[in-house]
Amino acid sequence: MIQNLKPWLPAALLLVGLAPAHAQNPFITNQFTADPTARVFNNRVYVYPSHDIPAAPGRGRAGWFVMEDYHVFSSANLTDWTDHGVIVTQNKVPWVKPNSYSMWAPDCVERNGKYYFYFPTTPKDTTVSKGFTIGVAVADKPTGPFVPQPLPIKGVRGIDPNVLLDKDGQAYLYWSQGNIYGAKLKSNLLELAEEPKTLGELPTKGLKEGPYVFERKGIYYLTYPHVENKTERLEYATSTSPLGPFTVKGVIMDESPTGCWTNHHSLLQLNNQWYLFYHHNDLSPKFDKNRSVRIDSLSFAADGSINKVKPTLRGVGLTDARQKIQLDRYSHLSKQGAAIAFLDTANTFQGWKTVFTSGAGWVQYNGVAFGKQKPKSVTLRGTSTAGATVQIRLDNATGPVVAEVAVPKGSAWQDVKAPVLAFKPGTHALYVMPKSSAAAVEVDWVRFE
Ligand code: FUB
Repeated sequence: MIQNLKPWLPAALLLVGLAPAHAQNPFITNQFTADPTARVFNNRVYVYPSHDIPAAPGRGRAGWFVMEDYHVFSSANLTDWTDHGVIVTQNKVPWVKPNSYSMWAPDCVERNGKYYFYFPTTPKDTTVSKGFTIGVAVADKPTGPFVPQPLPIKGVRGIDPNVLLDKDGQAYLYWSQGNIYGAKLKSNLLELAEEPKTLGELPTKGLKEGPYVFERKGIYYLTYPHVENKTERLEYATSTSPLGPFTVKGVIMDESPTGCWTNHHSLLQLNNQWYLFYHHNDLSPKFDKNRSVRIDSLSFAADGSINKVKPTLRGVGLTDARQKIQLDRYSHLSKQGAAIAFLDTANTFQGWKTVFTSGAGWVQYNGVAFGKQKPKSVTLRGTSTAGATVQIRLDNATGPVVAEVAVPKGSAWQDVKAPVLAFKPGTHALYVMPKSSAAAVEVDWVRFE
């Protein structure tokens, strides 16, 4: 199990290209990722995102999306993610315009033990398509190696491929190019079986892209980002058949409160729970074309409508009490006396810290799995110029005090250990605050041993 990693294993995994990630939101923090398509293959969740990289001289266009390749990530528990490395890269696909850096939002499906990875990009032959078109690469495993088809799919012009494998075995390809299009695929999943149809009952004003279609209880849901106002929000329409006619139903997620212009998503059911995978620019707040993938829970109302999803930092899944608990991915944060900041603004991949400016500050982090056995101690990584004691309670502000950690005066980060005082087995929230009203202290993480 990924949760029981040996201490030496992360370094060994890195050497062979499998980097482990522990995450809430965003759940991939070793690189920029966007447009996440999540699929379950053999009881494991695989996420196929786009891979944003910063522009550099000779590498893409400054101020725009720069995307050279794709990684795939997988998880057994939606908390611990493994990066399986690059699966497809622009200059190893024979028909792609070299150095076009336009490997946009992909999808992947499985049929008869073969994995079909669909990706949009720019062809070198402009008679194939003047702009984007869509290609397929095929593998025997969800992590590849993927072998690209020699040519893109004939008759498709556009971006953001999505494939629905319907209950009767028929496959459909959806994509966008101003409008959203759909067509049956041949049984080889590599060619269109018919002329594309424009899915025309959607909003006519404002960009639509990124279709993701799924079926639930006989209803086909066409979900898509749409610019109703200034930036994209996630919306959906429903139908009783895969190619419509669709009826617009509502909003799945509102526009980004901080102005990230794009959003792009997929939905997944796992163990009777639905999840929304989407993106935001958490690791690049000043440039919204370097994005990061997130997950939140999603639910349906009794009539089949989708309840709107509120984005969270805490995300989904439990956090093992014996791993580093990143309080800055909080469930609740006090309005005064506490704030979240990057550990290093010059290298945001280092993550965040919780900054308590006074005893009025507190942070609550839900879903910490302690198990049955009482931990002996807790380690808190903190720093405090004047020195401060941090109190950790279980469940809420009046819950039992688990530990009091005295962070000594100083300017450096210190890992400070304290004994565990009280304990309740099972899964609990942590409620963390400075003990005295004047205390100022910063916390990177806490971990029980
Ligand atoms: O990632 C590049 C493009 O941004 C995607 O293809 C769109 O859906 C939008 O997310």
